[in-house]
Amino acid sequence: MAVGCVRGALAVLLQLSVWLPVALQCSVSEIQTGQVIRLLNIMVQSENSSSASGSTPNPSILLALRLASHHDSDTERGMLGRLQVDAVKRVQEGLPFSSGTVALYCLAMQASCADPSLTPAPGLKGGKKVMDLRKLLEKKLKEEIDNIDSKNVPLTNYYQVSLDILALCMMGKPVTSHSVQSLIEASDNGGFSYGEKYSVDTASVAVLALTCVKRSIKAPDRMVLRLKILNALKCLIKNILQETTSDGLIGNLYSTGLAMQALSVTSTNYDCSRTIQTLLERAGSGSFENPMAASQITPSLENRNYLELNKLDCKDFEKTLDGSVLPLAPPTAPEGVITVHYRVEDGIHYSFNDSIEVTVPVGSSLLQVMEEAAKISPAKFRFTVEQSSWGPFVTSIQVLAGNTEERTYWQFLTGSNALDQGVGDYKPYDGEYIVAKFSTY
Ligand code: B12
Repeated sequence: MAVGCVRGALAVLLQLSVWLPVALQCSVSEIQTGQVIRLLNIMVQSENSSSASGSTPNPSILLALRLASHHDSDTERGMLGRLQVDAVKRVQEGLPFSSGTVALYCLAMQASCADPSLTPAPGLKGGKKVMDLRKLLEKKLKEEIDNIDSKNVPLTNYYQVSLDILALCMMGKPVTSHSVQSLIEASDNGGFSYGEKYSVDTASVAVLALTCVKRSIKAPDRMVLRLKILNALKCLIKNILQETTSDGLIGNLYSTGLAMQALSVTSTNYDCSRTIQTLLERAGSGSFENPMAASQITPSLENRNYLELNKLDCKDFEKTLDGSVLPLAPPTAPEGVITVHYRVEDGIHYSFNDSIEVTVPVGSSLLQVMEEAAKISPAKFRFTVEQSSWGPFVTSIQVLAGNTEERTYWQFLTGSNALDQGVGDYKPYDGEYIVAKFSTY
């Protein structure tokens, strides 16, 4: 597990002189852009169908589309409008709106040249015509920090706290030193780990947030904070690089995109040709068909990052995304069946441990395996899911439900290794042993 490495400000100053600025230049080549366009198409198609079915837009996708070099302006404009309407609706109707979600909405709006503090709100009480999402985000971040102060953990998680600081900073809002320091302390005290696993995703968004804050500090009275940030950034980059694998991934396949963004905004000497090669191979074999996964990888494939969203062109989109380029391959009908060994286990209070063998058609997702098991033996294998931006998140099995306050959840493993995909995307192979284990994080 990555460890903290806080040192004195003087040590940072000395280190800085040897920390040479080596720009990270890496993106796909001209002939590889077809693969990026294919991923952009996955996102555009998912947004167009979610718009047709009236479901909420995904801000992470709009952010990725706006940062891309090819555009579908109609989809982007439509998404911005739907995000604005949805934000206002959530506030007015008191619907769930986590701090990180508000932050992503603000980032996506900004990337679309819309000011989040002037979000059109026609039906607002008191004759007001706009809603201030920036103020809302400040309030949400304060709630996160208050929770850290009183309970030592954020209301949501440090990934979202990082997104909050990033979004406020990108809107030019000075973030309080206390918020920044809370993030720095967590980065050094194991706050970025889930169980034994260091979250490269969280560290990467924290790097983007802290880099933004560092760049915004001008006043001499915040120099101490600036030095603390520099020190934290060095530690975070070291931790991120420690998670590099032999095939060039950083953390796992799905944290690599954010990690590349983090490395690209700091002066890190890192050769990413192997990383790009592996990402393109895995994209080609269908690992980024989930639009949320596509949205977190495409900016890095074109060497773009979230700190650039204020520089985007608001009027002219140079190249239009041509839907006919590399159309999505029609799914081939799989043949035959596979057998999967499935076990559900209460790994906290050891109240149950039940196994079953399930036979499903080749190409079935883990979700289908679970549904089949629940059909055969509902008492042991029934479960509930909640839809999220990544797809179905398993909330309970039997009567045992994960709980944010107690930091419990259903973890999925193959053998003893945690899956890097959710139940909706993961496709088990014949004879695989899948375990759902009630765990803490
Ligand atoms: C925090 C976190 C968790 C927490 C969430 C609870 C909490 N207290 O916040 C916990 C530890 C429970 C968790 C669990 C899992 N996670 Co997780 N998680 C994250 C992380 C770091 C941040 C999510 C977030 O807050 N986003 C910001 C908010 C604004 O967006 P949101 O959509 O509202 O966030 C919610 C959902 O993302 C949901 N969620 C979190 N993880 C997952 C995973 C899946 C598959 C789904 C459907 C939903 C989901 O919880 C979030 C908070 O409510 C992301 C990193 C990333 N790059 O996105 C990984 C990430 C999304 N998780 C991932 C995975 C694989 C899982 C697990 C499947 C791991 C496992 N082997 O069991 C499980 C889910 C199992 C299940 N029960 O269905 C992958 C998904 C990759 C993919 N292609 O699907 C990511 C990208 C990390 C990675 N690089 O591998 N996770």
